[in-house]
Amino acid sequence: MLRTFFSSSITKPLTAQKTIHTGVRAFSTGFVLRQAQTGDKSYTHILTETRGKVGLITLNRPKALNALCGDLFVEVNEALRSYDNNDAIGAVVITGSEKAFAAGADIKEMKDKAFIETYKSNFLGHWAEMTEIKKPILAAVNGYALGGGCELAMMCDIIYAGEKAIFGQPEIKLGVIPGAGGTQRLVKAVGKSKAMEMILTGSVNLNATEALSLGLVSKVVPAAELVDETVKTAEKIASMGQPSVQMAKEAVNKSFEVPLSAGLRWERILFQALFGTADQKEGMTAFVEKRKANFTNQ
Ligand code: CO8
Repeated sequence: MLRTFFSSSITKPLTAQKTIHTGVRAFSTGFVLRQAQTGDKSYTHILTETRGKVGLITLNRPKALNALCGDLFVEVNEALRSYDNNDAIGAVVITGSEKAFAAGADIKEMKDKAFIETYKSNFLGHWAEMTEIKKPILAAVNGYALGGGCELAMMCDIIYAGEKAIFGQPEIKLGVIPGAGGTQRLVKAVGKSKAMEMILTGSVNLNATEALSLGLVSKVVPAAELVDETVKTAEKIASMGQPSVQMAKEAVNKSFEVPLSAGLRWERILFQALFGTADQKEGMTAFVEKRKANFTNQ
């Protein structure tokens, strides 16, 4: 933690800052200074940290196992937008704690809501804003990823799991169904039968190994190494030319939306468009000259 603190810019929620202030005054001063220098923002339910070209968002409602209350998702979207608009950032990692990535939408917040209220306010519709982010988002999932937590992970582009990660869609036990993509993205990730089993029983969960074998996640690592390992992959992605990375993300995501012929056409147009970038010239010239490419994101 200390190493991370001094090698990166980091923001803490206001409550955490208070603890640091009373405990270690010098630490607190350095922290506030760094925050002022970087212009990083303080949030209530998340922590944000910059590691090189990677933005790291840590969900931080430990007492509620990172249950995704509406305000938490507003903060996640705000942090994501800020990283998306920051040329110095090339990829983002979202993580939780070792016990819980996120135990779902906040049940206490929604239990008394009436249909007309949820409909008129498009309740939790703002979650989908994160799908507009152009830069790659990687999920580092330790512990519970249940309901909306599993859906949040699936809204990310790559999922790495800690060895004790648990993925599930228990909404049916609450008298509802998944509402942020569980019935759609989970099917595409693990197939119809397993997705139906998970969603209809609410109690068939996937452990990390099962999630890996079914293709829901692409790597399983020891819990303590998960964030570093995910950031390492994010750094690799961030070292590529951003236009090609973002167009690759867009093209892959298109495959979930359109028939194959339209997806292939979309892919070819983006491929051709990249010949208008300096990064394409640099990447191919560097290969011919047998040197490492120096992308400028132009
Ligand atoms: N919402 C609110 N609070 C929660 C949630 C949650 N989803 N999950 C856990 N908490 C709280 C508990 O109430 C408890 O608080 P308190 O100490 O005040 O009682 C605290 O976190 C710790 O939880 P537990 O004592 O239950 O911890 P355990 O280790 O015993 O159990 C579990 C951990 C198994 C994860 C258990 O907490 C659990 O089953 N949680 C609920 C999981 C769930 O049902 N998730 C689905 C929620 S519905 C949903 O996500 C729909 C998404 C729709 C999105 C639509 C967008 C458009």
